[in-house]
Parts: sequence; structure tokens; C-alpha cells
Amino acid sequence: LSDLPHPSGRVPILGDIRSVDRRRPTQHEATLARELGPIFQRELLGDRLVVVGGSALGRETLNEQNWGRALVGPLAQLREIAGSGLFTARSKDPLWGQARRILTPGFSQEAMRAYHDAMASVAEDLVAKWTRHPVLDVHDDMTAATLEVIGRAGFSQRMGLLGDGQGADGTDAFVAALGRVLTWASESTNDLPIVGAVRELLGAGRRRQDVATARTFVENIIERRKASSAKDNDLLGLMLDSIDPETGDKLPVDNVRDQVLTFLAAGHETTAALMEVALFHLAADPDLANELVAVEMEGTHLDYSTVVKLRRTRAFINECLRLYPPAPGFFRVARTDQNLGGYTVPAGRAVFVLALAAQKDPAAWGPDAEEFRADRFLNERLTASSGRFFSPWGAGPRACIGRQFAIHEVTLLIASILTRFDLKLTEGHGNLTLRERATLRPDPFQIVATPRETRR
Ligand code: MNH
Repeated sequence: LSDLPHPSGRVPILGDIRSVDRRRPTQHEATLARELGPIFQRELLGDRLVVVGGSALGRETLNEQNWGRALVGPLAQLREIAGSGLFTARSKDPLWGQARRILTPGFSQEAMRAYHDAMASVAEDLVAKWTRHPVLDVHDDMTAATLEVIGRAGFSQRMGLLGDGQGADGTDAFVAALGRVLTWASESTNDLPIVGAVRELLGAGRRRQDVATARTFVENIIERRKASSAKDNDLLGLMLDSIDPETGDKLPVDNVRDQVLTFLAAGHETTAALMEVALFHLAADPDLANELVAVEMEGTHLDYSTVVKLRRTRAFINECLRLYPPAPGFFRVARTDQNLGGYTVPAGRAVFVLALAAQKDPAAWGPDAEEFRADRFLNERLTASSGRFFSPWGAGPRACIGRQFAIHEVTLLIASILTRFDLKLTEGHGNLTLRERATLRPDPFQIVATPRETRR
């Protein structure tokens, strides 16, 4: 692996220190992938990160027989707040399999049907808010909407974030604490040990406080549920009461807390990022928005079965996920020695599969790979043999459990918004820039929402 291409400007001992972008690491790595090819390395103090940014090589790492999921980088850091929740549990931890089996019924088609009304209630609150305040901060409103959806659908718990009064106490503090921990998890993985140690000295106290704030918040949600007589058939119900068919056990109390926190976090940050990218493109391209409305939304009642049939909207969402994957990459570890692009990756070695680069690799996606083309996924079937890397949900048994949940939510929110409003960007916001905190999420921007009726 020491033969792998590396960025120019390497310094003795420290290594490729000049080629680290602490604030936007994966976007910088995607630029490097364009210069250095489908597989390259970046070394810091002898610690080597192997980045796979090519479509074909990326696909090789998805083969579950040869590669598995690795818990390193920002993910490993997040264990500090999410413990052995589903996202941060080690694959060999029996709690992972147990939780996955217990929670899988919570993501069946039947479950999605049951969540629809809760999701629609959030869409209605959002529409009401935008009708009152037509100039809106997309970041804040998408944080609010996605947290409301996971709260109402998953935990039968209103968060009170959309100006509807009632809700959980301390939601804002929870969101702020979570944001800081996510930022730390992302940035600290790129620190040199000595710098990291200093930052840790300064930041550890704050983080302990943030973790405590987040845990208290979810513990309150759990206590409130236990005190109520409602036996709701939602995610929290499964976490608290369901028995794993394989082991006959329920989830331990501490683990339920970690799961609630995991689902509040994983369930909103990535989905909000996707919504923001989608709204940006719809506001920037009114023709596209009008076409979606005219072709498949106008005159429909947005019930469950209508929403799952919005195939153009789904294709548009896939194109958002292709160019702006909210999880910009994931780690895969070689189960046995692997030949990857002519280099030997020894057993046990983790590589970073950079979806952000592989999903726009011109070698597989063609010369217009970097262009946003909403109809791409309508015309081209992404069969296993197409050779194109498209993996915004991860891979294998550890792939996203919330995929259908997120797709239904985002499709419904987009359709509810587009059928009610014309969107436009505010002056001077013609570019979509992205910030990173383990996720890839647009920098805050505003849009103006004008009710469609008033135009006529
Ligand atoms: Mn989600 C895992 C992307 C929405 C809950 N999610 C993953 C992974 C990716 C991912 C990629 C795998 C990461 C890795 O291998 O290191 N998730 C997304 C995206 C969206 C998303 C792009 C929205 C858009 N995720 C959601 C929602 C929920 C959720 C919504 C919950 C309601 N995701 C999870 C959980 C895991 C996960 C839990 C961990 C699954 C496991 O390890 O078994």
C-alpha cells in the first residue's frame, strides 16, 4: 500500500499534512481522487488512510464475501454518544444482531403505511409555517421537520419544533449538543495526535456535558412513554417491549437509551441534508419543479399509495443522493487479503470508500457525470451489471435500516411543498456549498415560498 499514489507536497515524518482539509475533508478527498485516480493514500505521522474513489473499485468493496463494514474514523468516535446503538455497535457485538432483528419490523412496508399520517401531519405543519413566514431558513426548517417526523412516527412524540406549541422540553439544547458532537467526531479524526490531545484537553468537558444533555433528553422521552398507558406500535414500542426471536431477550435498558438517541440522530441529520439539497435544486430550477407537479402530483391526494408511485420524484431524489450523498463515504475492511486495483490490501485493513467521488466517476457514469440530471434514474436502469457505483445507503447487512423511511418521508415532504408553493432562491445564493460534520450537509441558505394559488 505504500506504493499507492499520494498527494504532492509530502513532508518528512508528518506526511501529507498539507493535504488535509479539516473542515471539508471528504470534498477535498474527492478533488484528490480526480487527480490521483481511483485509489490513493494519505499519510499522517505514519497513519495511512486508503481512499477508494473510483466507481469500479468501489463496487468491489461492496462484495460482502470479501469485505465487511469497519467501525473506524468518525463512526468510532460517535460511540461516545451513541454507545452500542445500531449505528455504532460492532458487528460482532450480539446486541447489534439482536437490535437489528427487533427493529426490522419497524421498517417494513406495513410500518411505512402506519407512519404515513404522522409524516403528513409534519408536512402540513411545515406548509402552515411557510404560509405565515414565506422567507425561510432551509437548514432550521429541515432540522425541525425531520426531527418531528422521526419523533412523531418513531416515538409518538411531538417535538414542538414547527411552531405547533406542545412538544418535548429541551429539544433545541438536544439539537445543539448533537451538532457539536457530530462536528467533533468528524474533525477530530483528521487531527495529528498532538493537536488532538490539546483539543481534547480543551473540549472534553464540553463534550461530556453535551453527551449528558442528549442522554437526559432521550431518557425523558423514554420515561414519559413508560408513564403513559399507551402501548404504541412504533419504534420505541419495539425497543421497549419486543423480544428477539433468536435469543428470547429484550434489549437492555441502557441500550434502549442508545437506540433512541441513535434513531433521533441518524433519522434526522442525513434526511435533512437530502431535503436541503432537493429544495435547493427545485428552487434553482422552477421548470423542474413545475414539471414534477404537472406530470405526477397535480390533482392527487397525497396518501400512502400515491406517494410511493411518484417515480419522477424518486428519480430526482436519487440524483440528489448521487451527487450529494449525505453520508459521503463509509469504511470497508478486507476479510482476507484483497487485490484492489493492483494493490494488495491485507486482511483486516480498512479502506474509506468515498461515495462522493465514486458516484460521479466519469469512467463509469460518462462525460456528464458531474451534471445534475433529474431524469438520469428514469432512463437508466441501475442493474447490478451497469458497473456504476451508487451506494448512498451503505452496503450489506449494515446498510441503512431507515432507507424506506427516509425515501417515503422525503417524497411526501417534497410533494406537499411543491403542490403548494413556488420556490425561489434569495439573491446571492446561486451556489450550493456543503459543510461537513460526519455528514455532508448544505451551508445554511434561504428560500422564498410563494403560495401557488396567489399566482393565478
Ligand atoms: Mn441511515 C446506516 C445513510 C436515513 C438509521 N445510513 C446508514 C449507512 C448509510 C446511511 C450510508 C451505513 C453507514 C456505514 O456503513 O458506515 N441514512 C442514510 C441516508 C439517509 C438515512 C443517506 C437519508 C437520506 N438512517 C436514515 C433514517 C434512519 C436511519 C431516516 C432511521 C429512521 N442508518 C440508520 C441506522 C443505521 C444507518 C440505525 C445503522 C444500521 C446498522 O448498522 O445496522
